[in-house]
Amino acid sequence: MTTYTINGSTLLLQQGNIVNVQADAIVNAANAALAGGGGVDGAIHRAAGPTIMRECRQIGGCATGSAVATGAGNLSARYIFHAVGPIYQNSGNEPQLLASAYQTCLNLAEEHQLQSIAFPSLSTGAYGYPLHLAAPIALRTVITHLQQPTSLKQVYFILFDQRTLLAYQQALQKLLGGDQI
Ligand code: AR6
Repeated sequence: MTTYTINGSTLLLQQGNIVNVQADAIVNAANAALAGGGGVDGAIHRAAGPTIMRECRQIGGCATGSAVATGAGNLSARYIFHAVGPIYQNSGNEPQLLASAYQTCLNLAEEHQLQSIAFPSLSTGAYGYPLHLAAPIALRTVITHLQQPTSLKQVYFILFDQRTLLAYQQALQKLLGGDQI
């Protein structure tokens, strides 16, 4: 586990399964149809139960680079934020779309005055975003956000495997070593 404090808020990088994390909001790596799927999406829907799929159907969909909120069903969180990261195709605007998926979740957290939020590594599974490119975008978006006034006291990155945790730890070190956060 790695922790880093910014203006009194804590950023934590931790290996684990996001459905087991205690946080006000848990972020899901969803698709634009909000139709459910494998990876984090499958794990969250299984653990939360059918109510969130009903809410997703009512919402109907979510643009890539954005996110929508539902309740959290059987999970202890208050909300699930269903974020849609880009499918990696090297077409040029993936970095903006990925940053914007994280940023929309952070904005939703402020809207609901949440103190804690847990992110998975959006887009780096089925959507094929290279980890060494996605990790600095994810971290930079969160760190920049925490440098401004915020209700958030804890932001967790819950990284499923060792490889993903290491990529985020390395990216964080690089960002902190450089001057371009
Ligand atoms: N907790 C935390 N991280 C997890 C978990 C978990 N329970 N399960 C997997 N990961 P992915 P994407 C990691 O594929 O790339 C779905 O079918 C995984 O190892 O879940 O944004 C959706 O319905 C990887 O590091 O999300 C979409 O169609 C990371 O989470 C599509 O996949 C993201 O992998 C979204 O693809």
